[in-house]
Amino acid sequence: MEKTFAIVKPDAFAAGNAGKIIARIYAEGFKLVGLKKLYMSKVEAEGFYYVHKERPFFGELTDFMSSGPCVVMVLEAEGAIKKWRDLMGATNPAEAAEGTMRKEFGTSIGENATHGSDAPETAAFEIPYFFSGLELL
Ligand code: FUP
Repeated sequence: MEKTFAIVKPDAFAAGNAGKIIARIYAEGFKLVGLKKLYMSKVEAEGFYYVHKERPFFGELTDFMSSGPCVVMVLEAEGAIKKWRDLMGATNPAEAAEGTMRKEFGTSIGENATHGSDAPETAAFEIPYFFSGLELL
């Protein structure tokens, strides 16, 4: 079984869509092994997205991620990383396929409702960034 890291981003949380997204995660057969609500600081968001620090959207992205509460999760399934990326859809909600989380709940390329690890090495950094081993029992 593979684990991936997921976020219900501040836009989707504020819009009251966390429950619908979590229901869909269960419906697709993931096991929810970690879950908590948190309100990231700017510094915490910068640390999480450090790979993007040279990108022009880094300031906007980390402002947004620290603009309100979100829900961070660890999902487990066969091929969980790709499975969750497929369920999320394309980064830009306008290009995301019907039925995906970003199509349903995202409003712009920045405010795109969900995050998911894009590779095993990314998941290996992102999961322990937010969760201790004890929180994943
Ligand atoms: P994704 O892996 O689909 O989340 O997309 P990226 O890793 O390329 O980007 C991470 C986040 O940066 C996106 F979720 C939204 C934000 N972003 C922008 O705000 N503008 C862009 O042009 C690209 C990404």
